[in-house]
Amino acid sequence: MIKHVLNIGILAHVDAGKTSLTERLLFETGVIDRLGSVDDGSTQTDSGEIERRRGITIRTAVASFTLGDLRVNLVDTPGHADFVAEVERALGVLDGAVLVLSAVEGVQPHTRVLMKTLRRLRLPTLLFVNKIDRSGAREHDLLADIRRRLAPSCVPLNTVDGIGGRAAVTRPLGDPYAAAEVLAERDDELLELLVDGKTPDHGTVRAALARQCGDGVAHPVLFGSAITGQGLPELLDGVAELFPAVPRAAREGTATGTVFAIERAASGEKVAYVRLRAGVLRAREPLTFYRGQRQSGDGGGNAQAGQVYEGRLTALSVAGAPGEAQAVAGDIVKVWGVPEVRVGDRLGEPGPASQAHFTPPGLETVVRPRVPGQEPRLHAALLALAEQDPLIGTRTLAGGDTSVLLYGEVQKEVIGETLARDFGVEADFEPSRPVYFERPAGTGEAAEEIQRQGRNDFMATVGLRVEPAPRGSGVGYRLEVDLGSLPHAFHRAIEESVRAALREGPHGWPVTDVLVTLTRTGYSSPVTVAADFRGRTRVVLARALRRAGTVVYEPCHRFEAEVPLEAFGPVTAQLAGWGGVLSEAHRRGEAWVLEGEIPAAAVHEVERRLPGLSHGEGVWWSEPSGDRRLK
Ligand SMILES: Nc1nc2c(ncn2[C@@H]2O[C@H](COP(=O)(O)OP(=O)(O)OP(=O)(O)O)[C@@H](O)[C@H]2O)c(=O)[nH]1
Ligand SMILES: [Mg+2]
Repeated sequence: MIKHVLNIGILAHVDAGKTSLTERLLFETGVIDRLGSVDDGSTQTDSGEIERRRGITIRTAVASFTLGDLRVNLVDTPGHADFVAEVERALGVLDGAVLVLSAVEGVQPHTRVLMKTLRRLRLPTLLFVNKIDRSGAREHDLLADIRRRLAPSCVPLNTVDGIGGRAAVTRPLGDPYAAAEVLAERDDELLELLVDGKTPDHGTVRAALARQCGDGVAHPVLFGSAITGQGLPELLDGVAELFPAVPRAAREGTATGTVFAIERAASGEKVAYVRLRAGVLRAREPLTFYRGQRQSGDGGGNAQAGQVYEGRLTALSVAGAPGEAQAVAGDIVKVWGVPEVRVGDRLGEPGPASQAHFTPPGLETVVRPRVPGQEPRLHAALLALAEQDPLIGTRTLAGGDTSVLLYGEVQKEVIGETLARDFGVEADFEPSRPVYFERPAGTGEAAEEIQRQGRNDFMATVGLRVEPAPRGSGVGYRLEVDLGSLPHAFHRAIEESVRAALREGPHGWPVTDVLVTLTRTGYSSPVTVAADFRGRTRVVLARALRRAGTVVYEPCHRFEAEVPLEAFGPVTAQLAGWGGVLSEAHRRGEAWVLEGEIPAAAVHEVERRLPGLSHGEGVWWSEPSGDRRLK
C-alpha cells in the first residue's frame, strides 16, 4: 500500500549522467531487470527516436519506483541549455531535486544556473557527484569547489576509495561531527552540543539534516557512479529519509493540479502530464481547466487574457501504478482526451501566471517548407509544437512566412527533425537572428474615408491613433467611437487586424507598449463586408505608425561572471565585442567577478565561448533585466 509519494527532478548540465542515473535507480529498485544504456539508445526515459540516436535528452520523462510504502516519481530532464524550457516546466511540480554533477567536469556554469534557481525556489536538493569511476574524477577539491561556487551548506554523506577507476567504491561517512558543524549554523540544539564540546549522535544529526534539506537550505552530497552502481544505496536511503514525502491522500474534492508536459501519442492524440495537488481524478468526470495570463512568445510582451475550458478525460494512467482507476493528491498522472490542453494549464482552479525561471529565447529563425505548397501544413505543425512547449513561440511575418523563437542551434536541428519525422514536413531554416521589438516614439494618426464614387474596395472608413503606452503594458486597444457605430463583426475585424499588423512594425519587429485608439468609423450598409475593414485597418495603422515613428529595442540580461585572474583581459574584450557593458569588476579570492548587462541574443554565445576563454574555469550566470535601444 503506497502511503507517500515524492516527485523528484533529476537535473544537471548536459551529459552529467541524469538519464543513466535514472536508469540505474530503476534497475536497483527492481523496476527493470536489464540495465539499459544511453550509448546503445536503450534507456527507459530517452525514448524518443531523436533522443536515442543523438544520446541526449530532449523531453522531460517520468519513471517510477517504490521504496516500502513510498512511491518515487523521477522526472528526467534535459541538460542542454537549448531545452531549459522543459526544465522550467518541471520545476513547478517537484517535491525535490537531485542535482547531478560529474566528478570529472565538476561545477559547470549550467550547474550554477540550476542551483541558483533551486535555491530560490527553496526546493529540497541533494547533490549527486557522478562518474567517480572515470579517470580524472576528483573528490576533496571538488567538494571545496561545490561549497565555494554552488552551495555553502553542503553535507557529504559518503566518501570514495580508489576514485578515478572502475574499482572506485563508496563508503558511508561515519563522523557526525563534521556534518553537525555545517548544520549547527541553523540549529541551536546542535550548536549548544558543539559549544559544550559534545559530539551529537547520528540520529540527531540525520534529523537536523532532513529538516534543513526539506527547507532547501542545506544539501546532502553523495558520490557515486551510474555505470558501476556505487553510491546508489546511499542515494536511495537519502531520497527516502531526507526528502519531505507527500502523504498520498485520497480526499474527495475538486481535483486541482498543473499540466507540466505534453506528449503526442502515435495516433497524434495529445497526452498531458499532470501533477495533482488535491482531490481525486477519474476518467469521464467533467473537469475545468484554466489558462492563466502568460507572455505570448512574440518578444513584445503581449499578455494573453486568462481562459477557461471544460474537458472530460477519456483515460488516465497514474505514474507508478498504471492499473489504478483514479489519481490522488501527490500523484503524477498521464491523461488523455483533452485536445485543448497546453503546458502550464491548471486543473480545477486558476493559478498565478507561471513564473519564468530561465532566459526567454533570444533568437528567431524564418522557416519554410522545402516543398512549395506545404506552407499551411508547416504552419499547423509549428503551432502544434508550440503547444507542447510554450516557449517555442511562432510569429507570422508580413509575407506570410513563419518564424520560430529559439534558444539555440541544437534546438533548431531538433525542431527540423521533429517536423520531418512526426509531421512529414521537410523544412529549411534561415540563419538565426536576435529577437528585437519596437516601441512607438511619439503619437501618430491616420484615417481613410469611404470613397463612394471611387474603387469599390474602399467601402470602409477607419481612423486610428497610435501612441506610446507604459512599459510592460503590451498592446492596448480602445474605442473613441460609439460601440454601436458599427456591427460587432466589423469591430472585431478592426481589432484583430490591428493586433495582427502590430506583429510587424515599420522595422519588421513586433510593436509593443503601444495604445491604439479607433477614432473614426463608417460603412455602407449593406455593401461593406468585414474584409473591407481588414484591408483598410492594415493600411491606416501602418501609416499612423510611420507618423508616430518607432524605435527598435533589444532584450538584455544582467550577468555575473567569475573568471580566473589571467582571463580578465580576454573575457572583458570579448564581452564588449558582444555588446556587453561592464558595471562592476571586483576581486574574489583568485578570481575576478564581473557584473554588467549584455544583449540577450549574445548570452548563448557567451555560455559557449566562456569555457575556452577562461581555461574551463569561468562561471557565468545571467537573467533577463529589461531592454535597451538598439544602437
Ligand atoms: N564512466 C561513466 N560514464 C557515465 C556515468 N554516467 C553516465 N555516463 C556516460 O555519460 C554519457 C552521458 O550520459 P547521460 O545519462 O546521457 O547524461 P544526461 O545527463 O542524461 O545527458 P542529457 O540528457 O543529454 O543532458 C553517456 O555516454 C553515459 O554512458 C558514470 O557514472 N560513469
Ligand atoms: Mg539525459
